Amino acid sequence: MDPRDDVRARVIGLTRLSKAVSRALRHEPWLFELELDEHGWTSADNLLEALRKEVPEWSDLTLTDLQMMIASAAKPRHEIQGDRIRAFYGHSTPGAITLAAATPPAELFHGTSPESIGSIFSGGLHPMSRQYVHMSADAETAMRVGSRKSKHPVILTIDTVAALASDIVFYRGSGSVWLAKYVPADFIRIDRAG
Ligand code: HQG
Repeated sequence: MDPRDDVRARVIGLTRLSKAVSRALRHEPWLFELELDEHGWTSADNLLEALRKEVPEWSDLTLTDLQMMIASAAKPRHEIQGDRIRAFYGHSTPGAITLAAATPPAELFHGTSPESIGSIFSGGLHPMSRQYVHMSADAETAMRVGSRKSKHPVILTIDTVAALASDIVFYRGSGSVWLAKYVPADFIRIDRAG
Protein backbone atom coordinates (compact mmCIF):
# COMPACT_ATOMS: atom_id res chain seq x y z
CA MET A 1 0.00 0.00 0.00
CA ASP A 2 1.20 3.54 -0.82
CA PRO A 3 2.55 5.07 2.46
CA ARG A 4 0.02 7.94 2.18
CA ASP A 5 -2.81 5.41 1.85
CA ASP A 6 -1.41 3.55 4.83
CA VAL A 7 -1.55 6.70 6.98
CA ARG A 8 -5.07 7.43 5.76
CA ALA A 9 -6.10 3.81 6.47
CA ARG A 10 -4.85 4.13 10.05
CA VAL A 11 -6.66 7.42 10.60
CA ILE A 12 -9.95 6.01 9.31
CA GLY A 13 -9.63 2.56 10.92
CA LEU A 14 -10.50 0.21 8.07
CA THR A 15 -11.86 -2.65 10.21
CA ARG A 16 -14.11 -0.27 12.09
CA LEU A 17 -15.26 1.24 8.79
CA SER A 18 -15.91 -2.22 7.31
CA LYS A 19 -18.03 -3.16 10.33
CA ALA A 20 -20.05 0.06 10.08
CA VAL A 21 -20.59 -0.49 6.34
CA SER A 22 -21.71 -4.09 7.01
CA ARG A 23 -24.10 -2.88 9.69
CA ALA A 24 -25.58 -0.37 7.22
CA LEU A 25 -25.74 -2.68 4.19
CA ARG A 26 -26.56 -6.01 5.88
CA HIS A 27 -28.48 -5.28 9.03
CA GLU A 28 -29.80 -1.80 9.83
CA PRO A 29 -29.93 0.44 6.72
CA TRP A 30 -32.72 2.52 8.30
CA LEU A 31 -30.31 3.74 11.02
CA PHE A 32 -28.27 5.28 8.19
CA GLU A 33 -31.40 6.53 6.37
CA LEU A 34 -30.69 4.13 3.51
CA GLU A 35 -32.99 2.00 1.42
CA LEU A 36 -31.71 -1.16 -0.24
CA ASP A 37 -33.09 -2.29 -3.58
CA GLU A 38 -34.00 -5.95 -4.14
CA HIS A 39 -30.37 -6.79 -4.90
CA GLY A 40 -29.03 -4.95 -1.85
CA TRP A 41 -27.76 -1.88 -3.72
CA THR A 42 -27.96 1.59 -2.20
CA SER A 43 -26.50 5.03 -2.90
CA ALA A 44 -22.82 5.28 -1.96
CA ASP A 45 -23.23 9.07 -1.55
CA ASN A 46 -26.02 8.60 0.98
CA LEU A 47 -23.96 6.02 2.86
CA LEU A 48 -20.95 8.36 2.92
CA GLU A 49 -23.13 11.19 4.18
CA ALA A 50 -24.37 9.02 7.06
CA LEU A 51 -20.91 7.65 7.89
CA ARG A 52 -19.38 11.15 8.01
CA LYS A 53 -21.62 11.87 11.01
CA GLU A 54 -20.68 8.61 12.80
CA VAL A 55 -17.15 9.37 14.06
CA PRO A 56 -14.94 12.47 13.82
CA GLU A 57 -12.26 10.63 11.79
CA TRP A 58 -14.84 9.97 9.07
CA SER A 59 -16.00 13.60 8.73
CA ASP A 60 -14.33 13.89 5.28
CA LEU A 61 -14.81 10.27 4.19
CA THR A 62 -14.80 9.75 0.39
CA LEU A 63 -15.67 7.05 -2.10
CA THR A 64 -11.93 6.45 -2.48
CA ASP A 65 -11.74 5.59 1.24
CA LEU A 66 -14.54 3.04 0.81
CA GLN A 67 -12.75 1.61 -2.23
CA MET A 68 -9.53 1.32 -0.21
CA MET A 69 -11.40 -0.42 2.63
CA ILE A 70 -12.93 -2.94 0.19
CA ALA A 71 -9.64 -3.54 -1.65
CA SER A 72 -7.66 -4.17 1.52
CA ALA A 73 -10.22 -6.48 3.20
CA ALA A 74 -9.21 -10.10 3.75
CA LYS A 75 -12.30 -11.22 1.83
CA PRO A 76 -14.77 -9.60 -0.57
CA ARG A 77 -17.70 -8.38 1.54
CA HIS A 78 -18.80 -5.21 -0.25
CA GLU A 79 -18.96 -4.05 -3.84
CA ILE A 80 -19.07 -0.60 -5.45
CA GLN A 81 -20.42 -0.12 -8.97
CA GLY A 82 -20.54 3.49 -10.15
CA ASP A 83 -22.41 5.41 -7.46
CA ARG A 84 -23.92 2.30 -5.85
CA ILE A 85 -22.65 0.06 -3.05
CA ARG A 86 -23.89 -3.25 -1.65
CA ALA A 87 -22.93 -6.13 0.63
CA PHE A 88 -22.45 -9.43 -1.22
CA TYR A 89 -23.94 -11.56 1.61
CA GLY A 90 -24.82 -11.63 5.29
CA HIS A 91 -28.13 -9.73 5.13
CA SER A 92 -30.60 -9.80 8.01
CA THR A 93 -32.81 -6.99 6.72
CA PRO A 94 -36.57 -7.71 6.52
CA GLY A 95 -36.76 -6.99 2.75
CA ALA A 96 -35.57 -10.06 0.86
CA ILE A 97 -32.37 -9.72 -1.18
CA THR A 98 -32.72 -11.51 -4.52
CA LEU A 99 -29.66 -13.41 -5.69
CA ALA A 100 -28.94 -15.25 -8.92
CA ALA A 101 -28.95 -19.04 -8.62
CA ALA A 102 -25.62 -20.70 -9.46
CA THR A 103 -24.09 -24.17 -9.45
CA PRO A 104 -21.72 -24.64 -6.49
CA PRO A 105 -18.79 -27.05 -6.18
CA ALA A 106 -19.87 -30.65 -5.43
CA GLU A 107 -19.16 -30.10 -1.74
CA LEU A 108 -19.60 -27.05 0.42
CA PHE A 109 -18.57 -26.66 4.07
CA HIS A 110 -20.18 -25.03 7.09
CA GLY A 111 -18.41 -24.40 10.38
CA THR A 112 -20.55 -24.33 13.48
CA SER A 113 -20.49 -24.96 17.22
CA PRO A 114 -20.82 -28.49 18.69
CA GLU A 115 -23.93 -27.25 20.56
CA SER A 116 -25.77 -26.62 17.27
CA ILE A 117 -25.12 -30.06 15.76
CA GLY A 118 -28.10 -31.90 17.29
CA SER A 119 -30.55 -29.30 16.09
CA ILE A 120 -28.92 -29.07 12.62
CA PHE A 121 -29.13 -32.86 12.14
CA SER A 122 -32.76 -32.96 13.22
CA GLY A 123 -33.98 -29.89 11.31
CA GLY A 124 -31.31 -28.95 8.77
CA LEU A 125 -29.34 -25.72 8.39
CA HIS A 126 -31.51 -22.63 8.77
CA PRO A 127 -30.57 -18.99 8.09
CA MET A 128 -31.34 -18.13 11.74
CA SER A 129 -31.14 -14.30 11.97
CA ARG A 130 -29.90 -13.86 8.38
CA GLN A 131 -31.76 -14.29 5.07
CA TYR A 132 -29.61 -17.19 3.87
CA VAL A 133 -27.56 -20.09 5.22
CA HIS A 134 -23.87 -19.30 4.61
CA MET A 135 -21.45 -21.99 3.40
CA SER A 136 -17.82 -21.99 2.27
CA ALA A 137 -16.17 -23.56 -0.76
CA ASP A 138 -13.28 -24.83 1.37
CA ALA A 139 -13.04 -26.45 4.79
CA GLU A 140 -10.36 -24.01 6.02
CA THR A 141 -12.68 -21.04 5.53
CA ALA A 142 -15.49 -22.96 7.24
CA MET A 143 -13.13 -23.57 10.15
CA ARG A 144 -12.54 -19.82 10.46
CA VAL A 145 -16.28 -19.14 10.30
CA GLY A 146 -16.97 -21.81 12.94
CA SER A 147 -14.22 -20.42 15.17
CA ARG A 148 -16.41 -17.32 15.65
CA LYS A 149 -18.89 -19.59 17.43
CA SER A 150 -16.71 -22.08 19.28
CA LYS A 151 -13.12 -22.87 20.24
CA HIS A 152 -13.78 -26.37 18.89
CA PRO A 153 -15.89 -25.84 15.77
CA VAL A 154 -17.46 -28.72 13.88
CA ILE A 155 -17.10 -28.71 10.10
CA LEU A 156 -20.11 -29.97 8.16
CA THR A 157 -19.91 -31.10 4.54
CA ILE A 158 -22.88 -30.40 2.27
CA ASP A 159 -23.44 -32.76 -0.67
CA THR A 160 -24.61 -30.16 -3.19
CA VAL A 161 -25.04 -32.70 -6.00
CA ALA A 162 -27.72 -34.56 -4.03
CA ALA A 163 -29.19 -31.28 -2.78
CA LEU A 164 -29.47 -29.86 -6.32
CA ALA A 165 -31.18 -33.07 -7.43
CA SER A 166 -33.76 -32.36 -4.71
CA ASP A 167 -34.30 -28.81 -5.99
CA ILE A 168 -32.33 -27.01 -3.28
CA VAL A 169 -31.16 -23.76 -4.87
CA PHE A 170 -27.68 -22.34 -4.22
CA TYR A 171 -26.55 -18.75 -4.70
CA ARG A 172 -23.11 -17.27 -5.10
CA GLY A 173 -22.13 -14.85 -2.32
CA SER A 174 -18.57 -13.77 -3.07
CA GLY A 175 -15.13 -15.32 -2.82
CA SER A 176 -15.58 -18.61 -1.01
CA VAL A 177 -19.10 -17.84 0.24
CA TRP A 178 -22.18 -19.71 -1.04
CA LEU A 179 -25.76 -19.30 0.14
CA ALA A 180 -29.03 -21.23 0.29
CA LYS A 181 -32.41 -20.56 1.89
CA TYR A 182 -32.29 -23.87 3.73
CA VAL A 183 -30.25 -27.09 3.65
CA PRO A 184 -32.06 -30.28 4.76
CA ALA A 185 -30.18 -32.59 7.12
CA ASP A 186 -30.22 -35.38 4.47
CA PHE A 187 -27.43 -33.60 2.57
CA ILE A 188 -25.23 -32.80 5.56
CA ARG A 189 -22.53 -34.92 7.16
CA ILE A 190 -19.80 -34.23 9.70
CA ASP A 191 -16.50 -33.53 7.97
CA ARG A 192 -14.21 -33.21 10.94
CA ALA A 193 -14.29 -31.73 14.40
CA GLY A 194 -11.86 -28.98 15.34
C1 HQG B 1 -26.30 -22.07 13.20
C2 HQG B 1 -19.37 -14.10 8.39
C3 HQG B 1 -29.06 -24.55 15.49
C4 HQG B 1 -25.19 -22.00 12.18
C5 HQG B 1 -18.91 -15.53 8.16
C6 HQG B 1 -24.43 -20.77 12.68
C7 HQG B 1 -19.96 -16.11 7.23
C8 HQG B 1 -28.22 -23.59 13.59
C9 HQG B 1 -25.50 -19.92 13.33
C10 HQG B 1 -21.19 -15.27 7.50
C11 HQG B 1 -29.20 -24.22 12.80
C12 HQG B 1 -25.83 -18.67 12.54
C13 HQG B 1 -22.27 -16.08 8.16
C14 HQG B 1 -30.11 -25.05 13.45
C15 HQG B 1 -27.95 -23.04 11.50
N1 HQG B 1 -30.01 -25.20 14.80
N2 HQG B 1 -28.13 -23.75 14.92
N3 HQG B 1 -31.08 -25.73 12.80
N4 HQG B 1 -29.01 -23.86 11.51
N5 HQG B 1 -27.47 -22.87 12.75
O1 HQG B 1 -23.38 -15.78 12.12
O2 HQG B 1 -22.74 -19.06 8.88
O3 HQG B 1 -16.90 -12.08 8.25
O4 HQG B 1 -25.74 -16.00 11.19
O5 HQG B 1 -24.42 -23.18 12.18
O6 HQG B 1 -17.62 -15.58 7.66
O7 HQG B 1 -21.78 -18.42 11.16
O8 HQG B 1 -19.16 -11.10 8.63
O9 HQG B 1 -23.96 -17.45 10.28
O10 HQG B 1 -23.47 -21.14 13.64
O11 HQG B 1 -19.61 -16.04 5.88
O12 HQG B 1 -18.18 -11.19 6.32
O13 HQG B 1 -26.68 -20.72 13.41
O14 HQG B 1 -20.77 -14.20 8.38
O15 HQG B 1 -18.95 -13.25 7.37
O16 HQG B 1 -24.74 -17.78 12.65
O17 HQG B 1 -21.75 -16.76 9.31
P1 HQG B 1 -24.47 -16.66 11.58
P2 HQG B 1 -22.51 -18.04 9.93
P3 HQG B 1 -18.26 -11.81 7.67
